[in-house]
Amino acid sequence: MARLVVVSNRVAMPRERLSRAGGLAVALREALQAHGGLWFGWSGEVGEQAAKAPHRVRQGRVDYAVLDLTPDEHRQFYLEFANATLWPLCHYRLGLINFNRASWDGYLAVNARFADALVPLLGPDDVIWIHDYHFIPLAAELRRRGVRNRIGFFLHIPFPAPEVLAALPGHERLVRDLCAYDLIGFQTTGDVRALTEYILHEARGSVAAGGRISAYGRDLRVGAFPIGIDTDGFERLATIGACSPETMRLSESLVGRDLVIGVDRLDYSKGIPQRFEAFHHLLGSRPQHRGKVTFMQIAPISRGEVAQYRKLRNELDALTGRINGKFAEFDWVPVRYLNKAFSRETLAGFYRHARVGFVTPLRDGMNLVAKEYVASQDPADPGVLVLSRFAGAAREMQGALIVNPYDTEALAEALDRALAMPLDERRSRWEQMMAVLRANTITHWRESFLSQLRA
Ligand code: GDG
Repeated sequence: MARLVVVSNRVAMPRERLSRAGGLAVALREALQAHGGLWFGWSGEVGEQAAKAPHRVRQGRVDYAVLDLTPDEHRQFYLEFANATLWPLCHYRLGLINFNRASWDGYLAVNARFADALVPLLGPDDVIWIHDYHFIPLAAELRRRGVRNRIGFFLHIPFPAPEVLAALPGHERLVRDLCAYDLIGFQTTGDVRALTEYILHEARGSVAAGGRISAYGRDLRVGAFPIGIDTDGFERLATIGACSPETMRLSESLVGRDLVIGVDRLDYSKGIPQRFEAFHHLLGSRPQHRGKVTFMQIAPISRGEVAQYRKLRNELDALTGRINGKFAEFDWVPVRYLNKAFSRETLAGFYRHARVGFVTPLRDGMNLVAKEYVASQDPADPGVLVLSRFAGAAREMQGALIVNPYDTEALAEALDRALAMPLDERRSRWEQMMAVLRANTITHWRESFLSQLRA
């Protein structure tokens, strides 16, 4: 079978522990090992002397090739265009978009430079799989350099509706470049619809059955490939994690109180302030929960150099203080807010211990935390998932209590209902979601994308 080339912004190098990197990195590495492959991307390093040729390492049948970014590239490509323009745009936050021509040029230039570095590493039969919003124009840059291989793209975040996308100066170029791929994978059918509407109404292209697109002189396909998790692996991890010293200590510290858990990178797309407000409202409007429930939010700092993320941190610091100041007792603190990361095993143990998984993004491509929470539950006594309708995961996790994260009262009501839900109902909802997670694992996701790309 043809060699696989994976391109992603961050590369999980062989020395990196995959227990930190997570399920996606494991799944991609497995695919590379199976038939031999190359993983190409940014090294994560920034340096004045960023070399033109990538640093290369080989382990087993897998080559790793990574490039550093210069400080200007890091700012324009990564901090500004990818994370302060495309990220808010794709999460429908037009008010947070910070567009400037220099960062757009920087984004295109990094894609061109990465294409220059990748071309000499490619063989004629390689199948190339490019990931995420950092590298939308990469296939077009490769095509400009004569690459005729099959190239697929998977977008991990939402693809915005045409009216939203049109707010981006340069949207025409971005979509034209997107059409240089042979297969585009999105998380949901809603994302697929957003692109096909753009193709029909903005690009004057055509769309046929099976996601066949003709536009800008190219024929390609688009489809929904909802990403999954390593369901069995997470179940096992949770069984082990449940007996870990950390989970034991967590359990002791709760002295029999119910736990509501939230776990997110500290990001404004995740609806964390809305979640805090809802918990505040629950305690205010339903006093029977005071002293009986603890809400623990794990939120490791992410993209701390981007201004909007610093603002969010300040907001959450203030909210935590306000809720705890108002409701805490000498022997109970309602909100535990932790800006630190835990091992996946500890996390799985914590999920299993929590009566409610509280996942309320304002927009999310998929949201793996929702799926991990479900896979971690004790089949005999599962907890309840409260899930935003705006997470891609809501389309599959129909056994969750589906909520509108902007509706504080509805969130509090869902928490109230989840905390009181009888065992029979919890079990039947959980079984329904587990059946989905067992059918659509991360391996299934990867193989269905790759088999369509190769077809
Ligand atoms: C993007 C899209 C899409 C979190 N805290 C810790 C920790 N995590 C892990 C979780 C989960 C992952 O990080 C977060 O994944 P999400 O899917 O929730 O969100 P994004 O990071 O925004 O991911 C998203 C995803 O790509 C995949 O396509 O679902 O929509 O935005 O796995 O467990 N892991 C550890 N310690 C922590 O404290 N070890």
